[in-house]
Amino acid sequence: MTKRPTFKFDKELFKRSVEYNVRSMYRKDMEDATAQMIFQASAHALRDQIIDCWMNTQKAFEEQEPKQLVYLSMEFLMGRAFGNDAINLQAYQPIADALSELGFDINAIEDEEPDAALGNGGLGRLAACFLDSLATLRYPAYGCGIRYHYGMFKQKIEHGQQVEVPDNWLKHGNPLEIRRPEYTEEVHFGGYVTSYQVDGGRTMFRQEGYQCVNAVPYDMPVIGYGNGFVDTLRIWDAEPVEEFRLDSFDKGDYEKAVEDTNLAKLITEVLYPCDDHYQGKELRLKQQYFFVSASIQQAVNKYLTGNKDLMKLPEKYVFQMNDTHPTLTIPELMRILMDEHAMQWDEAWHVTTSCCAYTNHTIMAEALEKWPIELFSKLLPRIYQIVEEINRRFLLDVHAKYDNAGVNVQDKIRSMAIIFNGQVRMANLAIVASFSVNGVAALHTKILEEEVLKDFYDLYPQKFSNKTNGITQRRFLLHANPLLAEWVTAHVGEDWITDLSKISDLKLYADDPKAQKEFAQIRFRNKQRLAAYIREHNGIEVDPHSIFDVQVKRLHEYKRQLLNIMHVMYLYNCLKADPNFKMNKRTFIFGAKAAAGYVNAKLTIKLINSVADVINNDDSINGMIKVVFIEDYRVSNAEIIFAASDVSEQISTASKEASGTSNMKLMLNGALTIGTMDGANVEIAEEVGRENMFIFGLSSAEVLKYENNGGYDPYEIFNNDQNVRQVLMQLVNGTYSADNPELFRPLYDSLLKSSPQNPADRYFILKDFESYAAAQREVDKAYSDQKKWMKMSILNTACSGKFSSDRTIQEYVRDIWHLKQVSFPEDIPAKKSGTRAVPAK
Ligand code: 26W
Repeated sequence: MTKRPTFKFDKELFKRSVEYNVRSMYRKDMEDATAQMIFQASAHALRDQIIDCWMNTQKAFEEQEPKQLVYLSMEFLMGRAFGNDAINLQAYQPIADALSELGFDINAIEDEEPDAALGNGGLGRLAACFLDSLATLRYPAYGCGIRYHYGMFKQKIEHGQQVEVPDNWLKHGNPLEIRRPEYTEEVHFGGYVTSYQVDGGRTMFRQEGYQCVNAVPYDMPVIGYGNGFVDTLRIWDAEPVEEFRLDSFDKGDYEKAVEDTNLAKLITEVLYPCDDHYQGKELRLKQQYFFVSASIQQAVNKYLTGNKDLMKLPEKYVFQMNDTHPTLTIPELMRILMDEHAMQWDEAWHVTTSCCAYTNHTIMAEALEKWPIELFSKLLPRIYQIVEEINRRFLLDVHAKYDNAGVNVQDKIRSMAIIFNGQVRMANLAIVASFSVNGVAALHTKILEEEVLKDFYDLYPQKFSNKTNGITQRRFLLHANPLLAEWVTAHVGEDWITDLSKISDLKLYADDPKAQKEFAQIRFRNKQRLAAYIREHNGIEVDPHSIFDVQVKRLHEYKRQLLNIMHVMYLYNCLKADPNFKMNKRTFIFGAKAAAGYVNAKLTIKLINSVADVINNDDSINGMIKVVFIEDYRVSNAEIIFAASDVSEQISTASKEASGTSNMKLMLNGALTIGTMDGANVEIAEEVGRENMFIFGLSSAEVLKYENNGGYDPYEIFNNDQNVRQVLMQLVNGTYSADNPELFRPLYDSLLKSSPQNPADRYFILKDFESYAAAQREVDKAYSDQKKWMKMSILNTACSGKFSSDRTIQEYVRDIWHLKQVSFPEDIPAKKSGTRAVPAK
């Protein structure tokens, strides 16, 4: 049996190999090497040191043949690897020492690494946190995704406006990946389907005349915390099947070769930067089929090297689909089982529906993926046939159940059919063919069950469950906030690192003056760190004594950055109108990328920057308010921001934010939440108590009720609330856009005018404004009492235990995946892992 892979960092060896790598990779001496070269050399040196652990872990999989999770996701927002790997190897300090002995500062070296930004936002970062937890808990897992050559665009702010710049993250190469050409799979697009007869008269199908692309995997290690266990993130790159041959004389061949080469170049070129908004782009469907087909073919092939009976595939594999993006897993697995392994429909269906599970991340109707039949069937003719057959059989079941049952069957079909109105509805396919459907926070799951997916829930109640999201405390406290991490360890011991429930012992110190003082000092130093970042990147001086009020997330109307900035405009009006207006100094910090084509979102960024320009330069308010828009918000600068935040803005229209995860990261770092009762905020309130946060606004039930009645009339507010009216008028009278007073008209219109597609103020910004302003007054009041604030802040950190992704993963394992922790002979049973198992249901 494989020995437990232990990792022992060898500092001297590391130093020698950095020096050696600099010479061999760049033909330079240390004195002449750039910081980027040192980073590359160090990352290679680190990779070399973990190779044994990685190989040993994989060998244990081969020997023990445990059931494996394949986590299929179009997005993995990994961020930087080097510092995080060092943390999880428990070698951060020795590596820092080694680099320092070589004359380098580890922070500067870490800054040389580009973020692996293979994701848009919450959904992609969740996948990354899950991998961290899976490896830490020693579960056998593969993350499967796409090796985009260009990740999430880099955001530049020019004249207050967002400009998208390509993210060439592979420019210097990726030292932490390994290309695995020996595991290449072929993926087929287009062509047509033919049938043929086999012995016994059975009709079989195959795709012909297709275009062909090679899927070549690149592996990145996912290192567990302090356990020498290494899982794998496998991202697929597209390459032409045959190198394009110039000597091809056959015109047909030549053209096909050109086409195949072009297709391969395109597929993995770029991540679609759309978030929560579906567009029927053919290339995106190609990306989806590409990585799903490669991943599933691989899983089946690997299974068949050790097993014969494909009926037992579900004992060895579970495929978790991260939203509907990988839903083609279902028809692809059916195709492989039937067309390549001659299984009958019923058997293939049984296997497929026992392997596949689906997570829903949004109730926003515009995010639901629907593909036009034309496009779908042309690109994936055989897959389309299979989907049609799944739909036909499903509708028979619906009829069987509801005909003669006093139910309007046509209503049921309208809501549940997989193919409807000329479109393939991916969520419906995912639900029908999965054994598990889960939401990502309690409220979100309830809305799915009772509203959005009600008909499906009536049909298959046993499939549905909730798995509240979580985040990894290793990256978002241990790495992001070393000062606080050390303080927490000093007070409750270090077990919190692998068992975040332990952090609740901090409650004992919430009232302790000494603890409060130390806590306050740490928070202050982190705020100084962020102030320095802002000085360097924005050229704005902010006061670390001011309240750092933070909203960092994708820019979307439902997340209501507009509500936040309109409240800032209101406060500024108060200061201007009344020289005696009392408030604590506040710095409003925003970070957000907008989808490139999302007009109102981009305009909101412009508004934030315009408001910042006016307010930050108005000496008459004595710097009481500062507004900062942090350019290019991403995982690496998020870590600096979370550690320094006093107030966490979680102000989505109730019912719209499925969970949110920045709410958890900020809470863990001691920020107090101002928020609606939406997503995981509801559970944050349960954990920390409503008295330790600031809750405002309509409830999700109220929002849904208004929506069902066609909205509300914002003029009720416009006509009666002076403050709101003043702010609204300032959107269109040039206060923040002297050159072009009409600039912000679309935002004004979105709040007051209804259109056939959208009711006025669809996201209830005016409706919630007064309640939000009142909650903000409470924030201000609470901050005036620093003792009380620090107590609340400590309690927020202390009560964040539930929101570890370790807990989330344990729940998925218990209820959906049924994986076993990989064990090694030397494991001491009592200390199998530091992590508390979730109690049995
Ligand atoms: C088809 C275009 C598209 C692209 C991305 C549609 C939808 C998405 C994602 C669902 C967007 C996303 O990241 N959703 C977020 O997922 C997080 C993790 O579960 C939640 O915490 C957030 O509330 C949810 O918005």
